Amino acid sequence: MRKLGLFAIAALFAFTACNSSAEKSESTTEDTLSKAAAPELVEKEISITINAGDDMMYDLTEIKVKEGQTVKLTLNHTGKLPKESMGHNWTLLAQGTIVSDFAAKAMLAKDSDYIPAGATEVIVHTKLIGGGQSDTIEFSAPAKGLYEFICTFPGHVGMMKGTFYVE
Ligand SMILES: [Cu+2]
Repeated sequence: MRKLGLFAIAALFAFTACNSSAEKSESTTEDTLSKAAAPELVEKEISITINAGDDMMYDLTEIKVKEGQTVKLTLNHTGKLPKESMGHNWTLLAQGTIVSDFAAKAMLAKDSDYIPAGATEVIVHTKLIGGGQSDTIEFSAPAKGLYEFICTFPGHVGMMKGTFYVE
């Protein structure tokens, strides 16, 4: 009788243990599922619109994207002034670029719309545009990290700059 009682207790333990491990494995499966599903929630493409007018300001100073995303970025010049006097571009700079040094160099590159030919500091850039114009570029988000973007038109970098986060 005593043996049977122990057996019953042991069986109960076994059942409880089994049951709780089943619950555990279930929740683990759920965790795995939600983790597995997460990458699909990251859109493959992200569209960003940034506006800048005759006030020499971007309407966005922070842009966040995810690593590997295709970034479709549109720059709109919402002003009226021509590109010769109030040109804007959106230029994404490589990490480690000393922005003021690069801007000083870019200022001199008038013939190539203020993007020095073959500049290794530039990851990607839009065209230089004037009032009423737009330009759209498409590129792959670079490696995770923090980048800076600027307008390379002479004198604009002080007002026209922002941070591009790749998460
Ligand atoms: Cu500008």
